[in-house]
Amino acid sequence: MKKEDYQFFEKNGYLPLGKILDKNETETFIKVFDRDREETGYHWYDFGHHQSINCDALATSPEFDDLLRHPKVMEPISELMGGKTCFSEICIRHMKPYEGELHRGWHRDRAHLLEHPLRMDYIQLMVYLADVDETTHCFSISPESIDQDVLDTEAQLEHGGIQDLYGESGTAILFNVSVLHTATARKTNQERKSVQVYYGHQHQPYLSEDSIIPTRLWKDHTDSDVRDFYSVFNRKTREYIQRAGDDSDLPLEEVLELLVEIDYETGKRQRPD
Ligand SMILES: O=C(O)CCC(=O)C(=O)O
Ligand SMILES: [Fe+2]
Repeated sequence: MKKEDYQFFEKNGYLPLGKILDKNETETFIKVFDRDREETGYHWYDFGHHQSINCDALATSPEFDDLLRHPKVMEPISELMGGKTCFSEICIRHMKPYEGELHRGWHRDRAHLLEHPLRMDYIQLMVYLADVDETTHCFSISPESIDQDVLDTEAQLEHGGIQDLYGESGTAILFNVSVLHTATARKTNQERKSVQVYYGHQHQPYLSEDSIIPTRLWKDHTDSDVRDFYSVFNRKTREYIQRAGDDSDLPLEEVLELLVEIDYETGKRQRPD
């Protein structure tokens, strides 16, 4: 990674990677995304102001492993995080056309890890699988330097302003999830498709209960570095292993049924009454 890119991240808490996917890769992942919604749409659920999401995308669409460990992504992530990194969460997200007023819900996903050189506990990869510009929904961030105090929402927006991030399909952004950010929903007839992946430090606690780590990645993968990358389990993955045992012959529908049941128990989903 270029020195200027690292310095940009120090100053701003994020880094646009540009278009990381070539034409073929972009088309492939759009197809995978669309197939996921078509075939396992029943596993998606509504989230936030105007999104629907599937956080078990490694189970429903194994191809996303290739996207989240894409060399153009892993190289800068390793440098920015330092040390050994791990998979934490994947959510593939869909935003429909929208008639309402512009909407933002500023937040920080987690607290800063102050002993880290970039104050970063978890990093997120955002990959757009639709063209995103000032007329569509987008991801927005309020740039924050590692030298400045951590401010409350109002003070941070006043100090750092708002950066709306645009790019054609296949564009990626990395950001420290502790930096103030939001989805921006705009009045638009365009949909937004995105793949959002969190990575953590192997020695830190797991991030969330959102995503399953499939057996073929943490256990059966032939590369021990990949098995290590997928070795930080959340409760969801532990419960799944306990309940499913050897799942090599388990049909996907049964895997998903089990995951939904665990989501009810961890409070990730509301059990229908
Ligand atoms: O969907 C977006 O643009 C932002 C979502 C978000 O806040 C997040 O993934 O942490
Ligand atoms: Fe967030």
